Amino acid sequence: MTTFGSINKIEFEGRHSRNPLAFKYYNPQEVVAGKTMEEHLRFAISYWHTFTGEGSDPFGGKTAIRAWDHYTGLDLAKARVEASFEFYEKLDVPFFCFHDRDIAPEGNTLQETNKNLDVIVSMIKDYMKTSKTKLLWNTANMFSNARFTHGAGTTCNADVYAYVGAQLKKSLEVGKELGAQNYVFWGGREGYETLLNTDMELELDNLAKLYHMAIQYAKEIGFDAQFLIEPKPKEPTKHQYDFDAATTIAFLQKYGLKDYFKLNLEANHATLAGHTFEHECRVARINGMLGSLDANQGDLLLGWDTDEFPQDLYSTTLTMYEVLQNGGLDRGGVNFDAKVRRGSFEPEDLFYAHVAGMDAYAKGLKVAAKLIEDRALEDFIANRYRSFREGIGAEVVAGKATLQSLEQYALNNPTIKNESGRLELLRATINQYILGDL
Ligand code: XUL
Ligand code: CO
Repeated sequence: MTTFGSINKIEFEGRHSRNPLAFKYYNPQEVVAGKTMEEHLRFAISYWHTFTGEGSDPFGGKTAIRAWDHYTGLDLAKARVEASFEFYEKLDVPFFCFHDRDIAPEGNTLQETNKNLDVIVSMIKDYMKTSKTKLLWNTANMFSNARFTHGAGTTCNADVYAYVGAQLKKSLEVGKELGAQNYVFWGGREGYETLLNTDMELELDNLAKLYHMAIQYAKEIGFDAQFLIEPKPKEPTKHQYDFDAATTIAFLQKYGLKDYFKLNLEANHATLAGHTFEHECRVARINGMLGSLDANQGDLLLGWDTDEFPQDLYSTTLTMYEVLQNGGLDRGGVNFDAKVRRGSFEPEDLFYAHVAGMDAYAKGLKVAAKLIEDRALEDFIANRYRSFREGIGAEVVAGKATLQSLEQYALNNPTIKNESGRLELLRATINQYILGDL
C-alpha cells in the first residue's frame, strides 16, 4: 500500500479537461521558446510545506490528515521520505528542496542531531538512485530553535555563532552528498527588533564573514552548488537585513560577495516588501543576480506571509517574462514555497494545489513567450525611449553629456513634448494574450 494510493500519476489532458487531477497547461515535453516546459520551469516541491507542514497557524495546531500521522521521531522522518518520493513521481517533478530540520528531527546534542540527519540523508540518497527527482537546493533551518532567538549569523552570542557555523558546515556537506544544484541562505533570524540593544555594524560584518566561510568550505569539499540568498523584508523580525533584492545586492557588493551569490526570489516576500514579484525579478535580472524562484502568492488583504499556491496568471506571466528575458534560470528553478490552506487538510489537496500552481506557471510561461515573440512590449518600450538614441539623448547614453551641454540644449529647446505611457492600453493587451486571443 502506498501513501497516496488512491491518486494516479498526474497527466497532461489539455485546457478543456475537467479532471481535477490532470494538468491543463503544464505539458512537460511541450517545446516553448526553444526548450521544453520541464526545462524552462524546473519545478521543485518544498519539503517543509508538503511533508512537514501540519496546517497549524498562530491560533491553532495541526489540521492536516496525513498517512504518516501515527509515527514519531525517526520513523516519522522515514515515512515522510517514502511519501515524498511517491509524491514527486506522481507529479513528475524534477526537483525538491528542504531545510535540514524538515527531513530529520533534532536530538539532544548537536552530535545526535547530525546522526539523525545522516540516517535520513542516506535514505534520501538511496531513493534518489532510482528517482528522476533531484535536489534543487537545501538549506539550514537556523530560525526555529530557541537558541536563535537573538539571531543566527547576526546573534549577539558567540556560542550561538559557533553553533551556526557547525550547522552550516554540516548542511553544506549534506548538499554535496545529495548533489544539490544550489544552496540557499534565508536569514530567518538575521535582523533586529530594536536598535536600543543592537550593534548593527557588527551583526552585518559577522553575517558577511559567515558567508565567506561558507564559500571557503564549499570550495574545500568540492561542493559546487550555486549559492543563493533569499530576501524577505519582515517576519520573523521587524527589520530583516535582506529586505529585498536591491538591499541584498548592496550588502553582497559591500562585502565582496557579489560574484559568489545569486538571489532566490519569493513572490510573497516581494509583496511584503511593497514590490511586485516582477519588480524583484527585474532588479535581480539587470544586475545579473536572478538565480531561482520561490513560487507562491500572498493575500494582499493580509499583512503576513501566507505562502499560498500561485494562481494569479498576471503575476506568473510577468514573472516568466523576466525569466525568459534572463535567458532562463540556469541552475535555479521554480520551487513551490507554498502551503495548502489550513482548511484544505486532506492529502488530495496537496495534489490539487500543485496542479494549480504548475498550471499557472506553465500558462505564464506560454503567454510570456508569445509576448516576447510578438515584441508586444519591446516595440512600445523601444519607441518610448527613442529620444535616447539620437541627439542629446544619445550623448547621455554615451556618457558624453555634461551639465553644461544639457543646459545649452535646454536653453535652445523651449518646448518639451511628452507622450502618453498608455498603461491602460498595455494592460488590455496583456489580458488579450492571457485569454489566448492574440
Ligand atoms: C520563509 C521562507 C523559507 C525559505 C527557506 O519565509 O521563504 O522557507 O524559502 O528557508
Ligand atoms: Co522561501
